[in-house]
Amino acid sequence: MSKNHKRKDEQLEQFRTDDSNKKMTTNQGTKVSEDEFSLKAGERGPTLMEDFHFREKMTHFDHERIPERIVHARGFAAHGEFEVYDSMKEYTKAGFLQDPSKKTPVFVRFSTVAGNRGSSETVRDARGFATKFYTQEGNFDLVGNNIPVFFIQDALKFPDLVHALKPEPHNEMPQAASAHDTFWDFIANNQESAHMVMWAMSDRAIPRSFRMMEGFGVHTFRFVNDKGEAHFIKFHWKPVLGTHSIVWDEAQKISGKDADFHRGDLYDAIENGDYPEYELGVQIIKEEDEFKFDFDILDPTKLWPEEEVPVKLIGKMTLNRNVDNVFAETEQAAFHPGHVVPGIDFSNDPLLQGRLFSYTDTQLSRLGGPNFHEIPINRPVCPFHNNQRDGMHRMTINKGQVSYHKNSLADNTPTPATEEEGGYTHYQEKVEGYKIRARSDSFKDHFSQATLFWNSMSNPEKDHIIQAFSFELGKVGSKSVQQQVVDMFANVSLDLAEPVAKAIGADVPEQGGSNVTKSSPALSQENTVKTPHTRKLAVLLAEGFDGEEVTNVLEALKAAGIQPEIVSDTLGLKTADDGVEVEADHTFLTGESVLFDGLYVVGGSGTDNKFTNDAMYFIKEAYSHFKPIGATHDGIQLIEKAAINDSPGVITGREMKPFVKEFVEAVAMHRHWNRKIV
Ligand code: HDE
Repeated sequence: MSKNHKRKDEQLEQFRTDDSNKKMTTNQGTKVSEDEFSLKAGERGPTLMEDFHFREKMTHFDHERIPERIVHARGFAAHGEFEVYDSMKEYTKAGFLQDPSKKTPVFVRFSTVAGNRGSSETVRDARGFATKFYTQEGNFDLVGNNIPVFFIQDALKFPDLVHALKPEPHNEMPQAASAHDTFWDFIANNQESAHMVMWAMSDRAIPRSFRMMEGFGVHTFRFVNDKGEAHFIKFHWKPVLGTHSIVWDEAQKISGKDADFHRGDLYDAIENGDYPEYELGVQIIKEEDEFKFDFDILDPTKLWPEEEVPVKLIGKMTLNRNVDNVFAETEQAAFHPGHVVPGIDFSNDPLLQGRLFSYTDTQLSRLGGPNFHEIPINRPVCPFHNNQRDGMHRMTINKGQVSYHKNSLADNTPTPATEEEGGYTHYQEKVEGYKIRARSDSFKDHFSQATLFWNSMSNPEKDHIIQAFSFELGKVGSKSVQQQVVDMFANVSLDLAEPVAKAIGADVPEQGGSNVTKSSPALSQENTVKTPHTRKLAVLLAEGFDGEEVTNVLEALKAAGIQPEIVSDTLGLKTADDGVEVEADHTFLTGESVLFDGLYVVGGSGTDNKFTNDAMYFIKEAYSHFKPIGATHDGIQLIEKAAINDSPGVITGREMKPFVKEFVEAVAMHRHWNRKIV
C-alpha cells in the first residue's frame, strides 16, 4: 500500500514543468488569455457565470484579509541572524547559546499595541519586540516589549486591560491612543498598573526608531544547564545605536505626515546596509537568591534594577534582510512565549503562565486553523515529526498508515527523544499548595518601583512625563476619573501629581509622596549610547550656494555616518555659485522638519522671500524639538533671523574643520534639552 503511494507521488513529480514561462494562469494552471474584460453576452451585455477566471480572481480577492491581531496589529518585521559571544554552557544547554562561530537565523517583528493594522506608528504606546530564533533544536520565540514591566500581574485581567485601552465601543474612538476615559478609569481602579504607566507616559513610549529601542522579555524565565541546574533570568535587547525618543509634538505631527515613519526607517536602514544591531543581555539570579530582593522576582510589574543585578551581554543580533512579502511573512508570523528550546524554561509568573495559553489560541482564528506552523515563516529549520494530522490548510502530505503512538507497524516512530537525545524536559520545580484564587502579599507594593523610575529620570524626562499625563488626562471627560488618577500618582511623587493636577484643573492632592529615594541611572535615556550614525539631516539649500564648501561639509558628515538629504524650494538640480550642482531630494512640502534628526542650513545667494519663509518655519520647528542645527555662510543669516544663534546645539561656523567636528558632536547628542523655547 505505502509503496503504491510513493510511486504515485513520483509519477506526479516527473510531470512538473519548469516555471520560467511567466504566462498568467488560473490557480488550476490554465493559461489566461484575457485579464481586462470579463466574459459578456455581447459587448454591452451581461457578464456570464461561466467566466471561471473572473469568478476565481474575485473569490480570492474577496478573501484576501485575515483577522488582524487583537493587540499588536500594526507591525513591521525583518530577518537577521544571532551570534552568541561566548558559550553560555555554565547556565544553559540551549544549543544556539553554545558556539560563538554558529549563526542562528532570526525573524523580528516590531509593533505598536493598541492601534489597528493601518494606524499611525508614532503614537504613545508600548512597542512589541518579538524575536523568533530558528534554532537547530526548534524555534525559540522571545516575545517581548520595549518596556520591562507590564500593566497587570495576572493574565486573567488582560481582556479587561485591552478592552479599556482599545477605542471605546460605543463610538470606536480614539484610534491607537490611551488618552481616553476607559483606559484611565481602568488604571485608577487597577493600581498595579502604576509602574508601567510611568513608562508609558515617558519618552520610552515614543521611540525615535525601532533601531533605537531596548527590548525586554518582561517575565522571569529560567536558564537550565546540562546538569539540570537552574537560574532565574530576565532577557534584554540593547540597541547598539542607543535608546532614543522623539518629542510628543513631533510624534503627533509625524502621525499625519508619515504614518509609516517607523517601518520606513527600518526598511531604509536595511536597504542602505546600515543593519540594525542589538546585543542580547541576561540578568541572572541564583535559585537560592529568589527571596533576597525588596520585590518579588516573579512579579511582572517589577524590574530588576541593573545596578543590583547587572545585565550580562551574551550575544548580538543583526537585522540584515527585509521581508519579500509583508503579508506572507510579517502578518502570518505566529509568535508564542511557549515556543522554547531545551535550556530555557518558565517561571511561575502568573502573567507568563496565562500567555502560554493565549498565543496558540489566538492563531486558530487569526490564521484559520491548527496548521499555522507549516506556513513558511513559522516553520522550524530543524525537522519536525509527530502524529498530529489533518485540519484546515494542511500542507504536509503525511505518508503511511500509522499516525499514533505507540505502534509496531512503523517501528514505533516517531519516537520521543530522551533528555540526552535533546528531548525537552521541564525543570523539576517543587510545587505544593492549595488551589486558591489569590495574590501573594509580595505582589502588593505597586508604587515603590514607579517612584524608582521617577527618581531615575533627568529633569527634561520628568517634564515630558508631566506633560504626557497632562495631555492624556486632559483628553479624559470624567472629572472623577481625572481626580482618581491624580490621587493615585500622588503615591509616586507629589512633584508629579501637583503640576498634573494644576494642568487639568483637578484638586491638588494633599496626601501622598513616597519615601523611596533610590534611583537606577540605567533607566534614564540621558545615559544611553550617543552616536551620529544613521542620523537623518535636512540640508536647507537654495540656488547660488557655496559649492565647494557644501561638498566638503556633506562629505565630512557622511564620513561620520550622518545621512544628509537636500531640501529646497523645488525638486531638480540646484546650482552653486561655482557651478557645482546638487539634486534636491525633497521640497519644503515633502521634507518636513519632523522627519529629520537635525538641520544643516546652507541657504544661497539665490534665496528669495518664499524660500526664507519656508526655511524659517522649518528651522523654528526643528529648534522647538531640540534638534541639532548647523549653519555656514549664507545659512548663518537665516539662523540669526530666527534669533536662535548662540543656543545650545545650534552650531554656526565659517571655518569648515571646527564646524564639522562640533556639529557632528551636536548631532550625536540627539537632542539639546537645555535650550530656551520662546
Ligand atoms: Fe501579548 N499577545 N499578551 N504580551 N504580545 C499577543 O498574540 C497576551 C504581553 C506581545 O509580533 C497576541 O499573536 C496575553 C506581555 C507581543 O506577532 C495575544 C497577555 C508582553 C505581541 C497576546 C499578554 C506581550 C503580542 C495577539 C497577558 C511583553 C505581538 C496576537 C498575560 C512581554 C507578537 C498574537 C507579534 C501579541 C496575548 C501580555 C508581548 C492575544 C493574554 C507582558 C510583542 O495572544
